[in-house]
Amino acid sequence: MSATSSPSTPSVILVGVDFGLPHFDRELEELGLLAQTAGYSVVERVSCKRRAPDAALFVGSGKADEIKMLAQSTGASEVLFDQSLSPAQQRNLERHMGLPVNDRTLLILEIFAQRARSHEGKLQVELARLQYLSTRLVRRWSHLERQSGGIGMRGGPGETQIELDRRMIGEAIKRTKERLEKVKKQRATQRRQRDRREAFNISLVGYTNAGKSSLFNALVKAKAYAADQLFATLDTTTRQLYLGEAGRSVSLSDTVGFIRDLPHGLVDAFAATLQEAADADLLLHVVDASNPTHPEQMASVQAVLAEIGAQHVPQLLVFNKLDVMEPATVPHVLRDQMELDGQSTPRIYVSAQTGEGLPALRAFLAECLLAQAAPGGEILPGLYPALENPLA
Ligand SMILES: Nc1nc2c(ncn2[C@@H]2O[C@H](COP(=O)(O)OP(=O)(O)OP(=O)(O)O)[C@@H](O)[C@H]2O)c(=O)[nH]1
Ligand SMILES: [Mg+2]
Repeated sequence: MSATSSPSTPSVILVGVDFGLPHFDRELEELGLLAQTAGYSVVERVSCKRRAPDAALFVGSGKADEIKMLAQSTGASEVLFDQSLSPAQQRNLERHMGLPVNDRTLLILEIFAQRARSHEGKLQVELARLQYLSTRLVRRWSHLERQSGGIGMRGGPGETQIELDRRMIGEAIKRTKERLEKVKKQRATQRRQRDRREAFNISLVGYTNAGKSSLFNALVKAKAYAADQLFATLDTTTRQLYLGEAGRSVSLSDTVGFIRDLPHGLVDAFAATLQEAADADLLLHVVDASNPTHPEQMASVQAVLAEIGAQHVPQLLVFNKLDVMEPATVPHVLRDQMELDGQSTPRIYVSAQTGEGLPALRAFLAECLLAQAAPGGEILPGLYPALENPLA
């Protein structure tokens, strides 16, 4: 199955290597969605089974030849690997195929770069890209070495150039960090001002595409950008949400989505944005209950939460997309508890799209608010009565 694409959209071949881990197909599907989000048109998907990656080419040389021929017959202009390639593997593959070869990490960085809107977001992505680039310098170096003897180079060509590159990137990293530090300070001041107002802060967190922005919009009747693409949201948006049952407002924040193996540079770079989640009084962990890989997605989210120091913030699991769940998996009770990292965690089923379950969600949030206001109150109320699903 090959498709033609317009000359403006670069066409790519996706490559996934099946090392025998579960959900391989789903992961390749996610790579396809990432590629589309980044503006590529996918002309072919190639998968192969291996016990371990080939040190030089990641796939075997036969497979590399096959991909090369496929690229020629489909006119693909780039090859994208689902797994992280070492700088040497990337370079070897590019030489072997005569095409740019990239991996999932770079794709995610590219999407973040396209999406970043705020000053802070742009700085964060820039920092992550520079850090990624600094690990790939080997490749640029060998490329520059081939052109050695170039103009105005001091001393030995290759060595000097890599030193120059390193220094320039090092300086750029330092400058970007300083600028970010300034923005972070401003944000901390804003947060302190918010704290003084004694607001109750709730953050929506979850795997990318789970429906956080849709839920945010449905709850506060706002118009945050929600779309069927990965990382539609990069900047945190905060709105007041009035809870009639509690007679007061809370502040609700929509945040950047998480993904499996989020590039490390990005976790670091987005630490300031994600800090919002670590400082929240309550996290609404939004899960796409219609996605069969949601348990793995939840585990990825838990891992990132731990990394940013938000593992102790009380959570409410919001199982979203109730309207498109497989009929056999539609629950009989819409409110229950589930074990999450050894903790019994309250869970509620909703559909941000149809609005089902939202009144119960608001009521739950009001309960949390009242419970917290009570003397010595815990934020999460204890066991609450199960809610039967009239449709199941
Ligand atoms: N059927 C159905 N689709 C939903 C529901 N909630 C969200 N969606 C769809 O899921 C897709 C992703 O929704 P978003 O709200 O953008 O998801 P997000 O978690 O904010 O995603 P990122 O910002 O990209 O991390 C969109 O196409 C939504 O229309 C739901 O309850 N039911
Ligand atoms: Mg969003």
